[in-house]
Amino acid sequence: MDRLLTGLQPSGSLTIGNYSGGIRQVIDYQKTYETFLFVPDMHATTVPQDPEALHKNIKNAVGLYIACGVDVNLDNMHLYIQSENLYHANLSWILECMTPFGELTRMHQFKEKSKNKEGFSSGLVTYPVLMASDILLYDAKYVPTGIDQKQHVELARNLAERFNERYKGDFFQIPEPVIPKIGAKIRDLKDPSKKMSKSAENTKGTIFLLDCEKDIRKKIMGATTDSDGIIKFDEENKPGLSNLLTIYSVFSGMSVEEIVEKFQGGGYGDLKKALADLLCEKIAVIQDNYQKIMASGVIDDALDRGREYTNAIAKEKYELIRKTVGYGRI
Ligand code: ATP
Ligand code: LTN
Repeated sequence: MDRLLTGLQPSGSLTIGNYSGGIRQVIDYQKTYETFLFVPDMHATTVPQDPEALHKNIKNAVGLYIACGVDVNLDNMHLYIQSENLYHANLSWILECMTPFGELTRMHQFKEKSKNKEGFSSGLVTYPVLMASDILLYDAKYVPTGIDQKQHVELARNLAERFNERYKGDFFQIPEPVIPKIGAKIRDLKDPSKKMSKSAENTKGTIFLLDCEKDIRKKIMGATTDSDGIIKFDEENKPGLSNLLTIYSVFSGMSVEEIVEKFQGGGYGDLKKALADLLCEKIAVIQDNYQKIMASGVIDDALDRGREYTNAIAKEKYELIRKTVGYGRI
């Protein structure tokens, strides 16, 4: 079985954007590939985090993965926490020493996250290399993510190729980004020029998977659209409305064309109301599963198994790479 790997930062509570770009794809592919799904908690500390909130977000994230449909009973599903495996950071150091600094400061996400910020951490610059080591340690072939992470997966590809060439061997599998055709970038409901983000300062444009029904309705009904009143998918000229159609598609399984057809002739209010109903219904099921999962021992059992399994793989790969670059004794 080929390997698929992805992670979602526990830098806040998960959003419908995270569902669309990350979790949904894992669920679609979990029976086809050996799946490595982890919580990149070390990535979250590129910006300061409250330790208690971080612990809580880690557990909540795993609870939500399972509540959304990640099947921990599959033998080929491995759920784990990045910081419970010391090899990620060790491999990252080796790869950092092969990455020109300029390659990292040119990354879109770095530019975005460091804009107008003084004293950002060095980790914010080097974190895509840690992400590359997350991927390369396990020889993952497929990396499902939203569009914002495509450039980081490309860095992982480049680093794998660079290492294989420099040390003359097939040390690392070359990974490929897997980006969904629809829903790769869910936009902020209030400011559709931005992507919906779990750590946005204004939460009015973000729907969290743990939001209550009242908040979900309020956020959808208050979403920014345009004033021409025509239901049409046009991301450039009608980004707000196109975003609502996209979210509808992600949660209903219908194509955007079918949705445009369904709401043709009606006002934006009808579409918003139907979308709010749909989201409330789907998210209620997730929240119901979540309550049951959080009250059970399922999460710790899965994480313990995942830690054992993935540490063994990572150790073997790291030892090979360590010797290959000349560290330690012969
Ligand atoms: P942060 O605000 O802390 O940067 P985030 O909400 O942007 O977090 P990440 O943890 O960086 O989310 O991303 C986890 C996964 O969810 C990644 O695969 C990412 O591409 C995907 N993702 C994040 N936001 C969106 C979005 N708005 N639309 C589609 N996919 C998304
Ligand atoms: N950097 C990603 C989360 C992440 C990830 C990964 C995704 C860390 N390591 C490996 C895929 C593969 C983010 O910030 N969204």
